[in-house]
Amino acid sequence: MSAEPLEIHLEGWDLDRRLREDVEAGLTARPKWLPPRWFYDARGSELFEEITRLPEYYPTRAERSILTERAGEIAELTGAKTLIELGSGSSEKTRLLLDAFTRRGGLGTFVPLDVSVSALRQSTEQIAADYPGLRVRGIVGDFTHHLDRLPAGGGRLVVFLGGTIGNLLPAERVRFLAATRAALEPGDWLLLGTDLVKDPAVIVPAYDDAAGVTAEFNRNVLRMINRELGADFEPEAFAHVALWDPEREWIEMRLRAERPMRVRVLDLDVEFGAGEDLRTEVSAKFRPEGIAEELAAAGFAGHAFWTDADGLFGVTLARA
Ligand code: AVJ
Repeated sequence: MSAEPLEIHLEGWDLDRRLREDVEAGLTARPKWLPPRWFYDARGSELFEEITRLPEYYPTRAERSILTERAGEIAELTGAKTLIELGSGSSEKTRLLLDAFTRRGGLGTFVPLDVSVSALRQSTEQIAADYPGLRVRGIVGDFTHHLDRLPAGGGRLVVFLGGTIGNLLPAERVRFLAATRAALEPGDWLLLGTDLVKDPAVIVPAYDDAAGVTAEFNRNVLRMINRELGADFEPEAFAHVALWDPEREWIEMRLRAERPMRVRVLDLDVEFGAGEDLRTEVSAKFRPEGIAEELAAAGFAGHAFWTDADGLFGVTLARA
């Protein structure tokens, strides 16, 4: 079966307006910031896939080992009819779940939702080709805004993998989990991947790799703004910075102006002082007890918590 046409909830104009709003708000703020969703144009999605294969970037491998071990159990426990994936990207690890559901039977529909049209086109076509009989309904959208567009009906399992929930600030996370719970019916399930707090000597290199792929991924957001908004950032004049915040237990990616600069973007003249940072991403790390508390506060009942053999990453199965 081929994939159904993508349902687009972030259309050209809408996307462009949101980009302008985010760029204007972030570049006039102090400190300056940009939300991480804008990393994922076609090039950024490719660079992220490259990151997942880096020796320093442990989350993907750790989460994959958990899913390899637990996919059968997840399929049995949930018996889901519909699998919804938020921030699906390439859906590469999700195939472990699709394989388990295929062996078990009963899964009818796969609904990946992502901001990246290019990533979604590829993944929906490939999954539809590889899982005959599975209905594949890709949704172009943003998991912080389009949870109300998810298909209705019980028997749903929502998966949010990779630790992407860590991109949300604590208050945004509370809103996101409440909205996810509100979109579900009692008995539906949530499978949540979270990177765990550990020695910063392990975390920092994962966000500042020796080959410089993460640095390119970070600078790519400036290239995207140059292209989409006709701005004149000089990406090479910004250094890639990955900083561990021990109080908030998150890693921040920043772009540091190496000399004073003035950038023309939209109708703004944005001044950077030498050494001034633009924050491009927060990636929070979690403790098992914190995850359980946040899920309970949102109205989920914890069912299982699994880690990989090295205790790097956690996957939680919870019930609405
Ligand atoms: C896709 C959000 C899970 O935070 O680890 C990878 C993105 N940023 N390297 C992460 C990312 C820098 C990634 N997530």
